[in-house]
Amino acid sequence: MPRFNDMPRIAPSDITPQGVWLNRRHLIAGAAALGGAGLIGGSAQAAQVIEPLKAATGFPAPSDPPSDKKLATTYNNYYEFGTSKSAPAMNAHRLTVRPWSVEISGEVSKPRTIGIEELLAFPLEERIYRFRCVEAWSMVVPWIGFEFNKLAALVEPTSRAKFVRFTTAERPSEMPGLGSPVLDWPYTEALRIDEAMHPLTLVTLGMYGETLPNQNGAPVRLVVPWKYGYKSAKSIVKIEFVEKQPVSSWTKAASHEYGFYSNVNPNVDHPRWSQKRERLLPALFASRETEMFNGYGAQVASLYAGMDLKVNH
Ligand SMILES: Nc1nc2c(c(=O)[nH]1)N[C@H]1C(S)=C(S)[C@@H](COP(=O)(O)O)O[C@H]1N2
Ligand SMILES: [Mo]
Repeated sequence: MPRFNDMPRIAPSDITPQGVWLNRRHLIAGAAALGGAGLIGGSAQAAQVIEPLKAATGFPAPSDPPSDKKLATTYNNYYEFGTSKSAPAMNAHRLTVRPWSVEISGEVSKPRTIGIEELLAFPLEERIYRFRCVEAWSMVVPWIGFEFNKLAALVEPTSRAKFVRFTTAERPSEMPGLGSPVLDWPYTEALRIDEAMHPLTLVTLGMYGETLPNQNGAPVRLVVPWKYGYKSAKSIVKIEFVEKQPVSSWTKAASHEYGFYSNVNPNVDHPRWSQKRERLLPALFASRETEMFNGYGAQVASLYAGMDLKVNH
């Protein structure tokens, strides 16, 4: 079984420090070339290289450099593959990521099912985001994707669409963690519509210049950088625009610990983890001060004007 170490890599010098646009034609060509040889060792899909095209702007670059790729692809939370940090990297090769499609339905004028090839054909962009887990660790990750609002534009949400609910894959034969009742499967998450439509909210298809490794949520996940990591659902199969605020898997499991908003907030502690500081991995100690909205306050604070963020945690 190939480990990620054996997959094609890009040199750190090839990682552009700021956001970059990516050449979608290159990616499609790469996907076609890998079509025959893409299945190595069972269901694992070989990583496809995605090449940068042009710089994108309009969001803050983290002050720390991108985290080591090996760390970001071996220290994961993906409970469908086990609850330890190392389990997803060991087990997620079992996930079949082709064919893949995402059903988009609910309060939209043009419901549709969209295939992974169509998602990969959007103009892709590299976004280097600070990623903060509620367990008080963080990383800096060069994600690749496109803004969720571009996907929403395809289906035309109606005026009744107030929230967006994301449902992720539930494959008992491929996901050993589903046997454990730690969460109510399938894993679901949700955002308020204005949060989902915010330009920072990324439909994510790759990281470190390549398609997503399975343990990081292949073939398509969300990344919402001002919220705790669990709002960023992995391996999405359904997106519903809905009128009522959904209850996510984590809120269902422990509502006092995992509120609907889950904005990174150093002033509101989780019952088990202080949120004042964080371990910027691989650091062992929480020496970094956590920033309000994970450092994206200038972009997103207005979404919460007038709200009590202790009550709406
Ligand atoms: N389907 C699914 N999505 C998920 C999770 C999960 O267990 N299942 N874990 C969440 C949590 S708690 C975090 S911190 C991030 C971790 O993403 P990473 O492994 O790419 O860092 O994924 C989130 N998305
Ligand atoms: Mo998390």
